[in-house]
Amino acid sequence: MQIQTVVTQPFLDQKPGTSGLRKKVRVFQQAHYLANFVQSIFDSLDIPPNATLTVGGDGRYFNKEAIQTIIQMAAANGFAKVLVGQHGILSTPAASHIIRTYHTFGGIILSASHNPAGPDDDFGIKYNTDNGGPAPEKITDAIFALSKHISQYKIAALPAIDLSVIGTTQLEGFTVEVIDAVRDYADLMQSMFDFPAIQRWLADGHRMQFDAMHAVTGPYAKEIFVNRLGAPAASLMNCEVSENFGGGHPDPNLTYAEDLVKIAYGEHAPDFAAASDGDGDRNMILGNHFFVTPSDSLALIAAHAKLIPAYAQGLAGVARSMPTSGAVDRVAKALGIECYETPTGWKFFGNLMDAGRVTLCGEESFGTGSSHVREKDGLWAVLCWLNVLAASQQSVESLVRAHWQTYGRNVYSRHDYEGVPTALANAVIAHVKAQFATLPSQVFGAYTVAQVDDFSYTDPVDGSVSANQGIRILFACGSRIVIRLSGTGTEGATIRIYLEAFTEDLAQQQRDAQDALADLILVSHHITQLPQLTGRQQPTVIT
Ligand code: G16
Repeated sequence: MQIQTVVTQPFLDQKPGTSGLRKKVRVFQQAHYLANFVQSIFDSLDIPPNATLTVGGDGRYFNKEAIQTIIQMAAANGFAKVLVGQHGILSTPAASHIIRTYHTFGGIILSASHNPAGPDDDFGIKYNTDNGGPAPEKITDAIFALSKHISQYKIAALPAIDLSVIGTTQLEGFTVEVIDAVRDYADLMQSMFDFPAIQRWLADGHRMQFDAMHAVTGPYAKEIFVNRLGAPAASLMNCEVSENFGGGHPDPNLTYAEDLVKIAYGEHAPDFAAASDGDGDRNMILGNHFFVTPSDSLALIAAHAKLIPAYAQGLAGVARSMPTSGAVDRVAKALGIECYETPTGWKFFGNLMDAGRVTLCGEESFGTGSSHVREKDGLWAVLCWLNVLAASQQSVESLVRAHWQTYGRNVYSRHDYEGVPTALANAVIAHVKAQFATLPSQVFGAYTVAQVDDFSYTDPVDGSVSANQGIRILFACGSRIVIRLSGTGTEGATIRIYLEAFTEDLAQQQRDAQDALADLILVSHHITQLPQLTGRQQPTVIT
């Protein structure tokens, strides 16, 4: 095999964010940009003999070209084999499952998740380790350090692989196997959930609607919901994967999954509706005229886990990211199991799952998952809900209202201000930090500040410390405001304000979240001075 060593110059902006390196496609298309990052990944690893690499992406624009480069570089850097999803497509949870099932030496996942795709939009790349989970910070820090000093990369002169045909290609001691992207994952789901109960629930006349948002879960949804569970084909929408996700923004929330929301809130609404994102790891859950916040969804799945065959024996523990509401903490307390609070980023759950300390994890950012893989998993969450609906014979709304009655309600909302100039966003953060000493014991209407800090996490498994993970303003009544900058955007900065108020009062529980949080929202504006400092009067997205 002919291996070329290409001389290159470092790019200084290859710092992985919350979930890998995400940039505009045009940035990735610069000569050597992708290759530099891939070489930095490989140089951060000690690749053993005969190692296999899993490769796949969400099918977005530039996916196919990037995969050919990665295959050629894997061959040049000592991998013996690459497993790649057909058409270069693997959902993020399916890639995690493939890495774990076939014991590959990790994998490279190509996705910018829910961000739009196309020549002028976003692309992303991340490395997952052999446990199937996103590389922890010590590896992403090493990749960034290497990327700042890279001077050459290695690439093999191989012909382009036909990714459309399932099968194996041998190339001078190096093998590329194109695999069925869907089958293994669908088998895993079937082994975890009560498929016969869900089939009966559907056959009884209950209706579901699933929106793949023109992204990666389309083929998985057809196999699982239609072929294996017997849902009518019309219960699926936007299930053809397109390179630009149909020109949309595949973020399953009330703003961007507008078509589905109209159906769930329309006449003849289905009993259950759900959407997933670009790479299939996020989910949104809706009932008939009812939205379930991701934080409540996690809590409710934990509370009803015993109805699901895979969790019939109970949960080892649960974890949530810091900005996620404390609803699951209350369930954990009732179940007598541990609840861990981690920084934002799925990578922080990996150690807890590997150590057997937690079974379920979740984040407010529409991510829920369990130790069956090491990524959050959109379709898994949908199946959890279908299983609970079928086993309980209750509606989505009645399940959630009964949950609030039992545990109280953590009224919750996140306000995002997208595309804020970085200097202005930093000014907001600096303004709040400057008040750390003076805020405690200040009174804002019904809210008295009890504590203010910048969240720091010490991993209980390996002792690593992750500091500066978001500002917390904790009030004496248990309410809180969290402020942080997103680590996944590609343009300017996104300021996230997370608002949470707890109530056991049944009348209060019925209120719309924005109404119930109105005073807290005003307090957040007062403390952050966000409208004055950024000129933004309204959030871009409310979830
Ligand atoms: C990624 C991470 C999640 C995180 C989310 C939002 O999700 O995997 O753990 O919660 O980003 O992060 P941020 O608030 O920093 O934008 P995804 O679905 O984009 O891969």
